[in-house]
Amino acid sequence: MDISERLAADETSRTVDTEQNDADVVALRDAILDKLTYHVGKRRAVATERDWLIATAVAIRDLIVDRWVSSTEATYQQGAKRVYYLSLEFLIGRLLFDNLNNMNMIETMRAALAGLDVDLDKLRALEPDAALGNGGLGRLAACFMESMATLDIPAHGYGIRYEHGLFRQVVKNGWQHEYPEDWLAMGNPWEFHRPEVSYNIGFGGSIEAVPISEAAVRHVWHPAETVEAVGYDTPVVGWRGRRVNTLRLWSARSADPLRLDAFNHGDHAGALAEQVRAESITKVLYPSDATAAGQELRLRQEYFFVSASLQDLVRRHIRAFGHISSLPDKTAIQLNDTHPAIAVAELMRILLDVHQIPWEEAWRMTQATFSYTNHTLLPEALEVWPVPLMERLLPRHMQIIYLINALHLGKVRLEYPSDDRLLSSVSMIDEQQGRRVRMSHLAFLGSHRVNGVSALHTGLMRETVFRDLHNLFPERIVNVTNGIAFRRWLFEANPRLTRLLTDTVGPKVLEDENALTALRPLASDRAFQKRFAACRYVNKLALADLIRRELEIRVDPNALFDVHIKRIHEYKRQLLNILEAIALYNAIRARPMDDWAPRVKIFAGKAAASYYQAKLVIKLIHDVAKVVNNDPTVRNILKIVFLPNYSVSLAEMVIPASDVSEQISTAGMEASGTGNMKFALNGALTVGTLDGANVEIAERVGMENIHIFGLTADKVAARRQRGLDAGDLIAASPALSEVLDSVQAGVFSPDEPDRYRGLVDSLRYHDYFLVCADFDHYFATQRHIADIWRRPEEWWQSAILNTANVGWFSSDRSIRDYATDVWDVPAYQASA
Ligand code: B1H
Repeated sequence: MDISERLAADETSRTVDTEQNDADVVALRDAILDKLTYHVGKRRAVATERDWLIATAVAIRDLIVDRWVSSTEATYQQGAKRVYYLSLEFLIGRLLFDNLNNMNMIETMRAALAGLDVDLDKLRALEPDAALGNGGLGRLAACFMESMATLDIPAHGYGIRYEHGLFRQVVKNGWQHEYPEDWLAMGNPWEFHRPEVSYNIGFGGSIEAVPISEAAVRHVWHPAETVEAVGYDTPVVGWRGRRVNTLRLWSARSADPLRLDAFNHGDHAGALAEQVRAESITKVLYPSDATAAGQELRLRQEYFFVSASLQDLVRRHIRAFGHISSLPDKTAIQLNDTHPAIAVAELMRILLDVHQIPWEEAWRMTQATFSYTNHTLLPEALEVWPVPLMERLLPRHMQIIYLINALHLGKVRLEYPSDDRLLSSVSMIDEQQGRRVRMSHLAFLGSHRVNGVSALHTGLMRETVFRDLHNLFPERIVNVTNGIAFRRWLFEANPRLTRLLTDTVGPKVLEDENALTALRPLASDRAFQKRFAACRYVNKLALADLIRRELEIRVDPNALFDVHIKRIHEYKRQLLNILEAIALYNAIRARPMDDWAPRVKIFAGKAAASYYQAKLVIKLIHDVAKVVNNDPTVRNILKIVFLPNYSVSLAEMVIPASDVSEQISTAGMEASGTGNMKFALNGALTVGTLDGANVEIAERVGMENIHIFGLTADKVAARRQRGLDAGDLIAASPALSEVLDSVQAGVFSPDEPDRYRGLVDSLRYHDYFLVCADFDHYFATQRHIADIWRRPEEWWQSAILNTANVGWFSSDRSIRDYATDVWDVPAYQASA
């Protein structure tokens, strides 16, 4: 047996921290040295830590490749149905521990490196995050890739290999600044460049209708411009290496990079300009979250990766099965939001124009193949592309979209003659402000299943944005509540708690998320509570140390860590949190001798570069922190911390050290949330609204173990109907009045007293996010949480019951739901 086989062989007897076998350690050490010499090209004496990281990663990759090849061959031989996950974002983070952990070789690797005088944890910290996503949507795609491999589903992820991922956030004097991110600067040891996997992607040009018989024409698209897509493959390792799938990311290359004719004529700059234009497609991730980018380059990105992916998967299908007609039986394509929705028209184009399939059949095949996940109902995030732009960039696709729409509206008209409101609501063309293509309608009509990402969100889809389409196609919308990869968010991020769980529940918790329920009887066991609390304490020490190093702020690890980390957005209401902090500050100053529970409020998150309100909230957090952290009357009772440059790897550090999880979006606005699940799994208590998946978390942990406050989604809608002036609410709340008056008067911005005048005015007169309406209830809920914090037995019982009851939020469960309800593929089930 080679080492990779041996490491994965006796799966059940091993835990996350298994004893290593000496022979494995030696073999691995030799493999790393070999990679250092022949891959990196360095001798041991001169190797830097980065050289060791590369050598280590490549040595692991070698072990992965064997499994990768066997997974691929098995799928091919079995003729299994494949799943394709199309996503403009994959927010992967680091891969070193993900791969080591899933290959069951963390301790073996630690020992192998120790024998070379190299510290594994230092290498871990050196790896740059692959930040090819903005937030929850991109992170979900990464968790899903891991779960599909774990559940032995033959799956490929398709996306873009952005040269620059999500920007690096630097905070100067409280203001966010954006700097380019450069994850590829030192190379990427996990990926394989596949120069032979390349496709031509057309843009613009004209359509020629070539008669092929009396009755039929064949459409030939003559693009004005062609860009080449080149594949880069990253293996995705499932739990214990059970299966290894592929994430294939496309990079753009000029189809004719040298333009020799132009070069020979001396127009060197002109020749290079075309190359720059082509390659700009995959240069940078759009940093908007829950907002549509709306620019031509974005549409080019979308079509570029969709066309390359569909050409690739059609070619693979024909190689495996000989004919295109069986595509829907052997292929499920998931559209991650509308960003890849143009795939519906692209597959139609391929079926009609390349394979000469008749329209009706092509449409049936398309619908049977695609399904679409909606991630938000916020109007500003719904993609609508101007018709003139689409006609210019994708003329053939626009023809196809018009025909799909005409046939669709024809059927609707038959059933509901002269219902003009209905027709305009279900049309793919929005005629409201200039003609635009509604990508959500294209995705909906081209799919056999459409899903929301939490029960509440799916219900709202049926009632609001998709109401009319839902009435026409009542079976199409289903719910698949989001989930998270426990391997990353518990086993890797919180090895101490994981060790406690395997010690008490047994190693089956590593295999089966439902095994966590075995903790329930231990929740009131004092000895177990102490061990649970000790894990948290050690994690908090490490976070306190990070805060001291990053910000030169000292926080007490015995204080309650109250954490709000996610993208900065008005609907996520970081503003509500910081206003509550001010009210608490006022209360402490009014009664400094009361028995306050010391608290550290921790924030982190990025604002879209052009989102002024969000950047102003970051500035306010810093302004308030400066006052509070330097006020001798509150010292050690309240501290406010903003950790810059939030990332997946920072989240892995912060979540296991959190006591309270802030999930306080305006009800009805957060489609699901997935951070909420990560915190609850690690035993934090949630303070939250009845929004997104919070609702389902509450159902599972029980209302006594979650701290729900605020208006429900129905009440939010009703309140908005009555108007957004908050004058009455503010007048009725002395605490809120005092907070708003002080912010408005410049108490926290003495250098610029008017800085927050506009912000407070909009709360007073146009409080769309209902900050004022929810303020008092939020404040009271926070005080209730502080009371529980003072009763440790109660606190830790509740914390343990959170961990015990959220197994259902594993992304394995989500993927099983997709496998059954959407894709119709088998998924691995651990035998009971
Ligand atoms: C989510 C987005 C999103 N919903 C547009 N929508 C984007 C929309 O670049 N863009 O144009 C980027 C991202 N992201 C999030 O998806 C939801 O807000 C979360 O509630 C949800 O948990 C997550 C995963 O479903």
